[in-house]
Amino acid sequence: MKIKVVGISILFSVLMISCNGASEEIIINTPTIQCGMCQKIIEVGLAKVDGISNPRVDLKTKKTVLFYNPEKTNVKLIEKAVSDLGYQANDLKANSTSYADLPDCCKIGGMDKL
Ligand SMILES: [Cu+2]
Repeated sequence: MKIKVVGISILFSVLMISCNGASEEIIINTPTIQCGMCQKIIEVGLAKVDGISNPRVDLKTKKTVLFYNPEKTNVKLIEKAVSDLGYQANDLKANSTSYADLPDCCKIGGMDKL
């Protein structure tokens, strides 16, 4: 009986740990972001992706910080999601179609032309 109780409590703690450990923090280099609109596009776009939570874009450092659930997504998929929004993610270049659809100010050097 005692062994059973111990077994169940171990099982519960394992479940608790896997729930709490579901989110891992990751920093993605997004060097082509230009302005506040880019920030919004990435934050709003990534928030819609399953397995990603609390994406934050830092305009000064040009980095995107987010939490992800490793059971639902991975770094490659997250990089792909950023690329599909029109931005470079680490070494992955922006999806050219999405990039072409960005507002002019969000294109590389766009802020200099204003
Ligand atoms: Cu922009």
